[in-house]
Amino acid sequence: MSLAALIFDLDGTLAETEEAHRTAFNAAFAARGMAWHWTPEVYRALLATTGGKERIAAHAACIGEVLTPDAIAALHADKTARYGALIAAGELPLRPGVADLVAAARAAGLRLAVATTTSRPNVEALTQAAWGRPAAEVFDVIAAGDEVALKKPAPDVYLLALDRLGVAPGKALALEDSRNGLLSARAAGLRVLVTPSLYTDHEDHEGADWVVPSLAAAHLPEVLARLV
Ligand code: XBP
Ligand code: MG
Repeated sequence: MSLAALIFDLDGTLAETEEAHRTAFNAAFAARGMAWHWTPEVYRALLATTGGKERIAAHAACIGEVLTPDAIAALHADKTARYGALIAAGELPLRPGVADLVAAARAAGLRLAVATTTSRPNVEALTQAAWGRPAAEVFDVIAAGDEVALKKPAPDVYLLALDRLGVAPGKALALEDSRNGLLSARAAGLRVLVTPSLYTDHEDHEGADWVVPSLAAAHLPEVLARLV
């Protein structure tokens, strides 16, 4: 196989973003006087539902509360603004090896994409904070959850990334941290390397082509040598 592209998940793969998401959700709940507060344990279970709006709806259904779609959208927009401010504050580093891998892949002529459940503003927030550049200058293609009908584990966001890259699934590698992401990428026909994250280290990674503890260089030569 000659490898033409790397497609990165964002949350949990490029950076350990979920604590910032959780903090932003809780701040948005508190600002509205809601009695909701998602602890790490509760949030770990809630992550089975991908997408912030979907997660809010799932939690409301679970506790028997009714929120209109407009109320969910407003709550989530507030959460996204709060999340962006947290990321802009610059306290969230990329995971080990990410910056080096992106630079090495670029130097090797590979195309680079993001396929994420989160929305485009959150991709911009991360690339500005971590690389000091807009997302379009770091990645050739961004495919975001707010652009597809079905979020992970459906293949939609990976299929959108492949379409925008103009690359066949057999010539790209997905980098993921979660079961839902792994299922999404595999359903799109991609090979998948999983780097479990703080919130996904308990998950089943069966079906991954590789599972490595991080993207730090020591773990990658064997993988990439078989692909490039
Ligand atoms: C991550 C997610 C996202 C974030 C919140 O999934 O499920 O929903 O938790 O993002 P993955 P939004 O890493 O598999 O893409 O609130 O912006 O939806
Ligand atoms: Mg993820």
